Amino acid sequence: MLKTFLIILFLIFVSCSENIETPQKNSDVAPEILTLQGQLDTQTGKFFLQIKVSDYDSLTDVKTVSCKFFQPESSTVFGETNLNNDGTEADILPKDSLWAVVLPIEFSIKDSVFSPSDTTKIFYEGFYRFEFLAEDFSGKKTTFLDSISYTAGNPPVFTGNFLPDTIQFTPQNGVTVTAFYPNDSLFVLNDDSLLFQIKATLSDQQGLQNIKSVWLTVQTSSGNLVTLTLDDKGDVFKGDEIADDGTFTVKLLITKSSPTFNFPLVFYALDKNGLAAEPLLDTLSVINFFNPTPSSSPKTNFGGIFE
Ligand SMILES: [Ca+2]
Ligand SMILES: [Ca+2]
Ligand SMILES: [Ca+2]
Repeated sequence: MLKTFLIILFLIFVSCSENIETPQKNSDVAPEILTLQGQLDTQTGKFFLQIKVSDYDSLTDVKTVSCKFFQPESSTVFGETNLNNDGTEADILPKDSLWAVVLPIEFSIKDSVFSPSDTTKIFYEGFYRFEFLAEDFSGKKTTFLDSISYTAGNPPVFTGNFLPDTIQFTPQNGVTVTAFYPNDSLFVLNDDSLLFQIKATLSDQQGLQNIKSVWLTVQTSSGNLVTLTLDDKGDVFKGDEIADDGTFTVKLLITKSSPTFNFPLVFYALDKNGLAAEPLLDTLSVINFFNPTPSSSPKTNFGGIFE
C-alpha cells in the first residue's frame, strides 16, 4: 500500500517537473512567415532570398521552408526549391529564424550582350513573385505570397563627341597634315602622320559609375569593321585627361598610307544593367593627295584602322 502510494507520488512529481521544464507543445499553431528580403546581384546573376519564419512552439519546430518562384508577368511556376537554415550557402547563421536560398541564374537572366571588354547580363524587369510554404513537425502549414521588383533603370545617353571633321595630307614642304576640327579650328603639322583624339561625353540617370563600356567602330574603305574602346580612367596613353568625368577618350594615329575616304564611325555605350545607348553616328573624312582612291578589296593587313 505504501509502495503504491510512493509510486503514484513519484509519477505526479515526474509529470509536474516535465510541465515546469518544457511547456506543453501547442500543435495547433502553424509556423508564421514574416519578412521576405531578396536581391538580384546584377554582377553574378544570382537571386538571393531570405525569409523570416517563427513558430509559437519553438524555432526548431519549423521543419521545412520551400518556395515556388515566378518570373515577372508569368503565372507559370518557373521552379520550386527548399530554403536552408543550416548556415551554408546563402544562409548566414544555422538554426535561427532566417531561411535562405540562391535561385538559379536562368530564373532572372533574359539575355547577354557582348561588348569589347566583357559580357553583360540583361535581366527580366518587373515583379518577381514568390509563394512560400513553411511546415512544422506536427504537419501544420502556412503559405505566404510576396514579390520583389527589379528595374534596370535608364540607358546611358551620348551628350556629345569631338573629333576632326577632315584630315588632309598635302605635298607641301614634304608632307603637311592638316586636321579640320568642328568650329573651324585647325591643326597643322609638317609630318607624315598625325596623333589625334576622339572623345565622347555621356550621362546616365543612375550616375556615371553605372556606365560600363564605351566603344566605337570604324568602317574601313574595304568594308572591314574595326572596334576601339574609349576610356574614362584618366589614362594618359589614351588621351583621357580626367578620370570618371563622363568624357571617354581614345588616341589614334593616322598616316599618309590611309586612302582618301569618308570613314563612317559609330559610337556605342552600355551600362552595368545591360542597357545600350542610342548609337551616335559620325564621319571622319580623309583627303590624301598621296593616296587618292580607297582600296577596292579587303586588305591583307586586317586590323588597320584608317585603311
Ligand atoms: Ca539561418
Ligand atoms: Ca543606367
Ligand atoms: Ca575622362
